[in-house]
Amino acid sequence: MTTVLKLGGSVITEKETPETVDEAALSAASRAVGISDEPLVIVHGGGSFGHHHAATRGVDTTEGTQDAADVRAIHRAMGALNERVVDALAEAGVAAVPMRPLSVGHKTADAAFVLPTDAVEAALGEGFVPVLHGDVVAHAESGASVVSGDTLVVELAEGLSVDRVGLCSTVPGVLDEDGTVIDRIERFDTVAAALGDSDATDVTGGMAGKVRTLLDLPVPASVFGPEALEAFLAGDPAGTRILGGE
Ligand code: IP8
Repeated sequence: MTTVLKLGGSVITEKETPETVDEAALSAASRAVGISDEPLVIVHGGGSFGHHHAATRGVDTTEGTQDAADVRAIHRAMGALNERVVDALAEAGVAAVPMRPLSVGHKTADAAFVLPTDAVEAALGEGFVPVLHGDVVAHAESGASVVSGDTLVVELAEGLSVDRVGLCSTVPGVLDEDGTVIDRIERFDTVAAALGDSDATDVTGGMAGKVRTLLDLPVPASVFGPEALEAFLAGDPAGTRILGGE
């Protein structure tokens, strides 16, 4: 069973302190991933690395920049985080290899993100675990703008032969107004009222955006907290299951 797993930036970094990894959380997540021997593609978010630089420079998923220094700063920060994630996974025995979106992905003038997945597929086929990340990419007529890890997850789920998607977030699932985990979501309008915005700097949107994105997937998705990562990878129930366009 091939899985695309996103490790949220808020899970693996100290989101309020620029460029700070949450070492304990990253090694715990890496150990959980290390237990699984199924084919896996990992995507991680920006946390206090990418989001900090993107926000400082006024760049987000729609607002691009023509300044190459902005692109370098955001991409460099994401590279630093990617290296830490790959190293932590390697330490846990995972055959992790970095694969970076700026070099291969782009956005069209109508903001559609295009990601050729051949190289990821080839790496998977050789038993590697590709580790991608939210990034800044060339955006036709807008310079360069942010692509979120969630968007990468969608492109990977559509471009590769994938069976399921998991989003490991800081919350134990998608929560309703009372803070209870919603077991299953099939339509956005049934949960719209319950979903608010992320409270730390996050230029790509909070849980509402994630749910909308996951509803577009051709395969089942789950949103769960770090404590359920091992269960998710083992195929056990974890957090909220999102069944949109299956
Ligand atoms: O944290 C955003 O990725 P996300 C990456 O998955 C950058 O939304 C560069 C801010």
